[in-house]
Parts: sequence; C-alpha cells; structure tokens
Amino acid sequence: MPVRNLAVAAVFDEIADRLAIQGANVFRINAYRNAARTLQELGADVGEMVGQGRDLPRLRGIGADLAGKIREVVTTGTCELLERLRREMPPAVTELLQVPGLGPKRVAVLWHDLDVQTPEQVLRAARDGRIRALPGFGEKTESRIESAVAAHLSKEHRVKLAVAGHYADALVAHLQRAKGVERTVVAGSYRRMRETVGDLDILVEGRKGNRAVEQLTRYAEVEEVLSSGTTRASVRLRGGLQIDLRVVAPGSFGAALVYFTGSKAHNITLRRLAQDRGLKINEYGVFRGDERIAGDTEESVYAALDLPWIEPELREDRGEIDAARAGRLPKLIEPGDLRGDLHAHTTATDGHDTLEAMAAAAKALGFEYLAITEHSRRQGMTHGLDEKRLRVQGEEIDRFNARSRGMHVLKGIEVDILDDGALDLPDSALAGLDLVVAAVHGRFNLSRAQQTARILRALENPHVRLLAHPSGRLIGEREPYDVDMLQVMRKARERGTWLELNAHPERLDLIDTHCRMAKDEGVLLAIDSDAHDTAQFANLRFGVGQARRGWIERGDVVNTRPLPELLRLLERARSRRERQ
Ligand code: DGT
Ligand code: CA
Ligand code: CA
Repeated sequence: MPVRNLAVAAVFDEIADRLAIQGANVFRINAYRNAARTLQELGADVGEMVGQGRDLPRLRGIGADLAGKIREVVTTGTCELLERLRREMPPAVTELLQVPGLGPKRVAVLWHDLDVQTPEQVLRAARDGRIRALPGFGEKTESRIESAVAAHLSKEHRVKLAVAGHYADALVAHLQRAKGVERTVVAGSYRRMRETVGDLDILVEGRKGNRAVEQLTRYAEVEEVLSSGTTRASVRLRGGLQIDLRVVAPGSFGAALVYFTGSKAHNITLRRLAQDRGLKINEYGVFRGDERIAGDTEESVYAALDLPWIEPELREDRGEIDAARAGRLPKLIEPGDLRGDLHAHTTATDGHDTLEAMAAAAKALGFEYLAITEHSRRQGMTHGLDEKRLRVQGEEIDRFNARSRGMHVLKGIEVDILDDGALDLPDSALAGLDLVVAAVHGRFNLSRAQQTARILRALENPHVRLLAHPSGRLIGEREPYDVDMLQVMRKARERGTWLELNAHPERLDLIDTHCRMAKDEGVLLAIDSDAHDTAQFANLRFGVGQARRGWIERGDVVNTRPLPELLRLLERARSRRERQ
C-alpha cells in the first residue's frame, strides 16, 4: 500500500488554501487544515484503514463528512470539491500562499485586480509598480512583496527529514517486493540525516534480470517518470519529491553506497586520499590500475584507504577523515541509548493524549521516565498552566507515580522566557518541580545583544535546568534568532544547565554544529521529543540523527542516564540551589 496519508493531506491542504482565498468561513477552513495535520501525523496508513473498513471518524478532527472525503481521495486520487475549486480558480494561485507576507486576502486581491497567478507574475507586477495602487497595499508593502517573492523563487524546494522518512520507509518496502532485489538502502542526505533533503537517492542491490526499475516507475504515488533505463530511473512523486534509483551489482554495492551517500565534500576528500595512494575511487569500486581492490562493502572501500568505516552522519568533511585516520572517531549515540524523555505535553494544555497514555507510550518504548512539561500561562493559545493548575497537575503526577511500576513521571514545566528574560511563573511555583525547562516563544527579532542578555538572564534563574530548542528555528519557516550561542553555552556550563536537542521534525534544535560546540564546552544535552501525542515519541530517532551529525556520544546526553542517576543529578542541582 503506497503512502496515502500525505497525498490525502495534500488534497485537504489545497482545499483549505483555496477556500481561504475565496474568503470562506474560518471554521470550515480550519477543519480541512486540522484534518491534514492529523493525517500527516498518523502512524497508521489511512489507505489500509479504508480498505479494512475501519472507523475513520474516530481519528482526531475527522467527522463523518471528512471521513467520506478521505475515502473518496483514497479510492479516486482526488475529490469533487477540490476539482470544483480548481475550476473556479487558476491552479498556480495556491503557490502564492507559500510566499511570506502573502496571505489569502492579498492573494485574492492580486488575482482579482491584476490577474496575476504565479510568483513570476507577482514579481513582474511589483517591479512594474502595479501593486502599490491596490487597496490596502502601498509602496512599502509592494517592495516587501517583491523581495519575498524573489527569495521564494530562488529557494530550492527541500523536504523535511521526517516527511522524507515516510516516503523512504514506504519505498523501501515497495522495492523490496520486486523480483531479484536483494537489498534496498536510501543513501544521500537522507542517510546522513540532514534536517531537510533535496531528493531521495535509493540504491538497490539486484540480481541479473531484477525488476527494480519497473517496480519504481509503477509506484502508485509517481506523478512523472523523468527518466528510466536498465540500471537507473528518476521519478517525481505527487507532492514534488524526486527519487533517484540506482541498481547496482553486488561487487560494487559498497562503493556505490559510499559514493551516493556523500556528502560531495566527503567524497572529494576520499578521492584525494585515494590519489595519494596511487588508487582510483568511484561508484564502482577502488581500483589499482584496472584491478578492483575493494567495493563490495563500505568497510572494504574505507579499508583500502587505510581508514575505519565512518558513520554516514559524520560524512560532511568536518574533520571526520582526520579523526578516522587518527583513530579518534566518536562512538555516536544510538536511539536505543535513550532511557527517558524530558519534554512532553498532555491534554492539560495543547497535547492530544492524557498523562496516563503518554506515560504508557513512553514505557512501551522501554523508557524509565518521562517529564511532563506543559506550556506556562503566557502561552494562552495552548491553555498554558498558571500556578494553581500546575499544582493540580503535580498532585495528579504524585498519584500516578504512587501506583506506577517501571515508569516514573517527572513534574516539569516549559516556562516562557519573557521579553526581558524573567520567567512567566514565580519562583514559588517553580521550586516544587523536578525539572524546569525554559523556552523562548516570542520576540524572535531582538538584536543579538538583547536576545543574548535575555537568555542569559533566564539561565541565571536558579530553578532553570534545561533550555528548550535553543536557536528557535523552524525548519524552512523561521531562521534561528540572532544570539551569541557561545556565551549561552558558557553560562549553561557555569550554571550546570542542560541544552535541549528538540526532536520535533520542524525544529531539530540544537542544530548539529551547535551540538559540537556544546560538547566542546562541556555542556550536557537532553534529546527530547516535545511530543504532543503518543505517536510523536517516534520523532526521537530524528533528534538522535541530528545529535549524531553533531558528533554526540552517549555520555554527552543526560537522558541516556538510568533513572536513579538522573534523580541524583536533579537532586544535586536542587541542593546547590538551596545553598545559594
Ligand atoms: P540533497 O539531495 O540536496 O539533500 O543532498 P545529497 O547529498 O543527497 O546530494 P545529491 O542527491 O545531489 O547526490 C547524492 C550523493 O551523490 C551526494 O551526497 C554525493 C554524490 N554526488 C553527487 N554529485 C557528485 C559529484 O559531482 N561529485 C562527487 N564526488 N559526488 C557526487
Ligand atoms: Ca539526495
Ligand atoms: Ca539525487
């Protein structure tokens, strides 16, 4: 069964976009948006659920009407409502919504009054000075739109790692079913766990006469076959992701894997090493003259260059080849090293599952502990906790722990760092907690000096143990705020405070290069899911990937510690605080 969830979600998102441009009712628009989100985050395959006649209205935000539309999209690939909306409005108009600063209202005016339908046409209209005259626009807005559209057009389209992961898992399963396919590995930036990928590079080890190429080109989600031959093919899937497939003979599989895993910079350094030894390296093997001396496994390729095997996440030409040569490669953290999670939400605020359900899901992953860290009161949209509700939740956690076996819930909070660096809850509320997580959720565009001072002040608060998502970036949407990260890290070390690596697919923050900085500065990390429902613990694997890209080892991460050791660390911090 192909990846239906994302395709159905894309249909609902497009419906919501088109309704918004038409000025439809906000509740109706949000119903489609929420449904799209539910589908994106759903662990199960909605196509299979429909096939098995399962009850869709039990999904969050999916009523009878939407359930009917899901069935329609799963069986026909589209739905009547979307087709009607597409007839009423030109196809490219929704792309304009991707441009920062162009909301549905403005897009509607641009389309009605100037008949512009594509980003290119908007750019031309802005350069001709035709936009400033429109009602509600003006000269300043016109120039802002001009630069935003120009930036949008020059940006390459990259897909977030977790989204790529949905496709990758499904494609591997699909290709493995083809005749003559021995092994399927997704190489490229995906294997290196980059936070976004440009395309997926899939390698298949195939016997003679294998059907891998045909299997890919007839995949149900393929929108266009860009090229196809006997040992390679490229396709574009619905939604835009490109897939490059290479079919490789067993003797070359390791060499192909090294080559197509990259990075390009890593490959170039390897090639130079080979040349120094009078060898040639390419995607078919390592050669001395015409003789292939290595290539069946990655290990053999590296060994031919007198190197140990190098983990894919390190292959960025950031010193890994020197480290390998010196026998000083890090022993990278693995997903199985995590013993708990220090950042999660429940139905008490904007989470979708109860404390009980979240704790049970964490336990099912083999975790020993889970910190519940709701938003604080300033985050009104999330029903953030005030002092009283925080205390009530604390009592609920005490009752839970009293009857729980093998799962300890920590009392926490994700307290807002206010504009001046003070915290959103008084010290009296924070003092009774096991874990205070502090986070910036607004005023991202302060100057570097102000932003740094603000965060340093928050870290001065004796209760703060962990700084959440330290750069504030949202991948593809919001750049990191401007802050002196080295100063933040030095303050964190001085205070014994940990830095979070938030594994949410939109964050992956701490960023990999900052992970290395933290390690150099002797600051511990916590790799957290920030889960808002039980399925989101699965995102931890992407957080671990980002940590591995930052050369992080098990000992660098606080939530690899068993519960008694973690409690000792928290206790030590508490008594230090009381002595102050
Ligand atoms: P992406 O797709 O932009 O996220 O990044 P990659 O790293 O997956 O790059 P991609 O898909 O263009 O190529 C896959 C790998 O193939 C890349 O990591 C290294 C290898 N490769 C591609 N072009 C070259 C090249 O010109 N020279 C060398 N040495 N390797 C290359
Ligand atoms: Ca790629
Ligand atoms: Ca590629």
